[in-house]
Amino acid sequence: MKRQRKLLLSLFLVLVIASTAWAGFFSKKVTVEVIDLQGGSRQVDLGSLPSLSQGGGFKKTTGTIVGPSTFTGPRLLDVLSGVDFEPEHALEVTASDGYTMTLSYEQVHGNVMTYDRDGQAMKIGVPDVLIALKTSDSKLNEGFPRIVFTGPDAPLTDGHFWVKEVAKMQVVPAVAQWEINLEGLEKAVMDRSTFESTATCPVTPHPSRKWESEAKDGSIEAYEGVGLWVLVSMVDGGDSPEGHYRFNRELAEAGYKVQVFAKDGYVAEFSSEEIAYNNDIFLAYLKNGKPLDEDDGPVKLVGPGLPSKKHSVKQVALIRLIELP
Ligand SMILES: Nc1nc2c(c(=O)[nH]1)N[C@H]1C(S)=C(S)[C@@H](COP(=O)(O)O)O[C@H]1N2
Ligand SMILES: [Mo]
Repeated sequence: MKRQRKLLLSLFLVLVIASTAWAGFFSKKVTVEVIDLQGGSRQVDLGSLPSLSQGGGFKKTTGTIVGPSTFTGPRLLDVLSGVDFEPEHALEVTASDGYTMTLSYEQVHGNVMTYDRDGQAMKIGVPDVLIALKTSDSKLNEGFPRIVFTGPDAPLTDGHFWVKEVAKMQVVPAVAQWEINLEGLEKAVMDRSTFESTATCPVTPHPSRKWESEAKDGSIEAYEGVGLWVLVSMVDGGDSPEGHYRFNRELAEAGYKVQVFAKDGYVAEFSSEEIAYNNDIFLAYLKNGKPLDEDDGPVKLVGPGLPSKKHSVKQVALIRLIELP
């Protein structure tokens, strides 16, 4: 009798353990850390929120269009419910590979540019921003949880907003949007989101640059940004179909000059030889981890490779290639 009971009990225990393991295996909990402006942190279980299935696709910097496909997951706004998120805030989304994209309050609400199937800009705004947990498209079946922009008509939006493997979302003070005009063999515009994407992308041939310098008062200023040559590469005719931001080495060897203009018209000049692949002359968008203040920013030319202090252009507004061969 006693033995039978023992046997039953152990059988029961085995069953309980097996079934929880089974359930655990099939419902891997996907959580994201959400941090409020004061630094308070919480883990949000994405599977516990109501979920939506909708279409969306994206356009890469190269122009390649991916999708649209159907994605399933909770609304980003539902993930943020319970934390204070107001128009004077932005949301810094960080992936497990270090990629970072700061979405403005408006962008979190779906106000991003949409494109038609030929990649031409159409209108601003999509119905829903989700943190997708899965897709029906086997080709896109990686990188979840992923920020996706969707709607009933399956809109196309910029790929740099589609952060993969979201690990952390932090409420930060609002970031000002800005643009730098680029003129060379072609014309282009660098905006804040594209710059951040370029600076934090872990797999590109244009590594971001970090540099510490000592301020007049002895304090350390850590600047972060992207080499001047990377922005030059957007208008030097060197882009290849398979990759963006390809620097045109031949053109640089033939020789031209690069002018970096401030908002007020102040200008510094460089030779193509000086800037070619040179990460020691770079455009900084962060100082000590925060956007530059208004006197310097949004972007300032810095680095140990600058020929003089006079070449450190603040409030960069325009980069122009002249005396092209
Ligand atoms: N975690 C992470 N997410 C990311 C990126 C990245 O490098 N890391 N690149 C972004 C950019 S610039 C684009 S165009 C798309 C590319 O998506 P794909 O890798 O699925 O083609 O993902 C975006 N999300
Ligand atoms: Mo991209």
